[in-house]
Amino acid sequence: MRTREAAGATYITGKQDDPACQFLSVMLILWFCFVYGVTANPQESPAHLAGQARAESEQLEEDARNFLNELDARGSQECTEATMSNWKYASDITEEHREEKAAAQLKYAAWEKEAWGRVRKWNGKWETLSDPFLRRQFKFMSVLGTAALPKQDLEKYNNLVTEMSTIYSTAKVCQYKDPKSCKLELEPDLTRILRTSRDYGELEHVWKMWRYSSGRRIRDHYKLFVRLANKAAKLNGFDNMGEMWVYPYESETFRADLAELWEQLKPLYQQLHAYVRRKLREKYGERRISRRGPIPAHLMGNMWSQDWSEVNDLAVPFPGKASIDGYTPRRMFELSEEFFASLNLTRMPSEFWEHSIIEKPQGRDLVCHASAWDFCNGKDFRIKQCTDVTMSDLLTVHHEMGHIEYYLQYKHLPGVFRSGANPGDVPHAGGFHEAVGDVLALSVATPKHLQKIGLLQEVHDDQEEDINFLLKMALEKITFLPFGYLMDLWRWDVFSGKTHEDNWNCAWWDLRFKLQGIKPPVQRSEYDFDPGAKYHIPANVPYIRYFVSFVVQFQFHKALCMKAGEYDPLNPAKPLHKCDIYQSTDAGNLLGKMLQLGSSKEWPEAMEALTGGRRMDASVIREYFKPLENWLKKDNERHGEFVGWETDEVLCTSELPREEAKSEPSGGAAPALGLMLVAAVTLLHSLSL
Ligand code: KAW
Ligand code: ZN
Repeated sequence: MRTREAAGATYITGKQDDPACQFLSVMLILWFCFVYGVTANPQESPAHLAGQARAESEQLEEDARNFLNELDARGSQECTEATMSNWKYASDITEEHREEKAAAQLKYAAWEKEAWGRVRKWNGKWETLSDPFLRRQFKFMSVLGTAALPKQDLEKYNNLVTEMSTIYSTAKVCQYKDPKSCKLELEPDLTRILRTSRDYGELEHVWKMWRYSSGRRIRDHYKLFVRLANKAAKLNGFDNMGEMWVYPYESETFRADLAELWEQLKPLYQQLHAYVRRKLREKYGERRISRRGPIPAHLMGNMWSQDWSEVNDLAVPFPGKASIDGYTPRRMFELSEEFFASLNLTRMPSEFWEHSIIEKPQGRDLVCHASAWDFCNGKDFRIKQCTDVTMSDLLTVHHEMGHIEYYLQYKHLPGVFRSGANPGDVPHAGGFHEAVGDVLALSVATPKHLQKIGLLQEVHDDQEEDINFLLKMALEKITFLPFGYLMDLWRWDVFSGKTHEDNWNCAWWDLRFKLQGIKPPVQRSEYDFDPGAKYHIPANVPYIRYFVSFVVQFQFHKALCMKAGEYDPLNPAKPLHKCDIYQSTDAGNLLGKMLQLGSSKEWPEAMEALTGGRRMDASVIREYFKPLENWLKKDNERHGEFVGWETDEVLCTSELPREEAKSEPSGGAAPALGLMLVAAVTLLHSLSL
């Protein structure tokens, strides 16, 4: 800069003597030169300067692109390695695999830290890049995550999560009628008992013992975990881990929007709740299920009362039912793949069929909770699921296949964008990711489709069958909403400290009562840790994504149905709940277009590409279930049902519980490895924290 100024002044001073006049002349000439683009030195012309600036910014853009490409190539390799070790442990829980995974996690974190350090050198420059695709990559890579922890803390943090998830995955329970036989596992044993048993005592036993063997053993770990998680969040500039979790949704109003969605959905949930409570009262008697009270949590056919579709047999308004006898897990996966292919979406690669685990292997412990894996190399994608041949697992199969289809559609993108559109930059995140398979399953579940694939013999297409179908769907979708919402309401308050650790379990039951209208079958205390009896708490998987998914999947379904010509809001013969998009390549192409964006755009943009709107909108679910809601209102009125719930029972106490609650209840079996890990970690942390 200085050289240029001097050159200009030298040229001008040769012409004038009086300094004032000289100054004025200089200004005049400068102005003249500026206007007419004439300077003493052609190198100084504005056109030239602009050209130079353009060349510099193009160079910067080019450098940035090369830098990111190089980082991405290395990142993908590191990611493949870390994922492989993670897979080994999750599919075969042994001490050797645990050590290998722990080392791989540290190695990967070291890489993340290195990459983050290199990205930081671009601060002040990347913001000026003109390509939003590049800027967004830098933005995502500027948040380091838990790798920000000092090595020792990070190691502790990783080990805690692994151990909590292992306690959960290896927990066993004794039989109700044979307390010496203690081999019952969550999948398939306890899940089956909850689904099929109608014995109040047996259900209570299984409900209590599962929490005894899993959640209660996790409580102390969770205390240490929360401290370290918050420390990591603070190192990233957030107040606490809850704040860090919602940041990727890129919305200031995210939590307020969720609260509003729930308010919109509550009236429908309350009608359903009142109806099911009557049906359960008829089955189990008024002594156990009161007219105005919350429903005991162990009677809904599901360990967490989050999905009530397994009590459809008790609740069905007009009896008759589909089952998938004769199917195998492999056939269920092929059925799902066929649906994707019928939409012109991508089939599973051969590696998928080679390496996926779709049936529970015998003779070893593994993490049975279903998951879909991307090995970051564009080729290796797998599902791990202990599939049971049930209608409910058929939905899970579609759900998991939806994750894989998303992976396949965005595999061309750089690693930072290879996650769902909502939210963006957290690996394994996203309400949209959780919605893809469920959207297809909405079509598969229609009676017409079930008949097409031989799962329903007769379809009558009358009003009674319609109500039966919608009730079954509501038992799966509507009952989930308050649970999907409260899991992270609870965690956000735990992370922020609003809920103190002396009150963790009772705060959990406050939410369970308030939102779901349920109560524990026996009084709970602060010796228990019931949130820890749900996979996503010990495994540290955020949950609000499922609430988001259950809302947006209906918006996606509606958009795809309109594209397929299978839904017309003005035609009562084509209601939304009867739509089946099977074989619509138009619908599939539209869905594919959104999936291909990954998280390269903010989620409202991805949503707009599919639905035309930019907001989460609960009115579509209300529309889908409208005929049922009308029917439920009338039915509840006809039976004089109280809609809502109240109680004066104490569901949970923070006071020291009765002796019985403290001591080990009969029938709980601690897995050897789990117990050893608990003991080791507790000792370790009491020494070091
Ligand atoms: C649900 C969802 C769909 C349909 C019926 C349902 N019922 C209940 C749920 C919610 C939830 C649950 O079981 O409570 N569903 C799941 O947990 C399915 C498992 C998952 O596919 O969501 C899995 C969970 C997971 C996350 C991280 C590590 C291990 C397991 N998520 C994924 O595999 C995944 C894959 C790609 C991107 C994001 C997540
Ligand atoms: Zn999922």
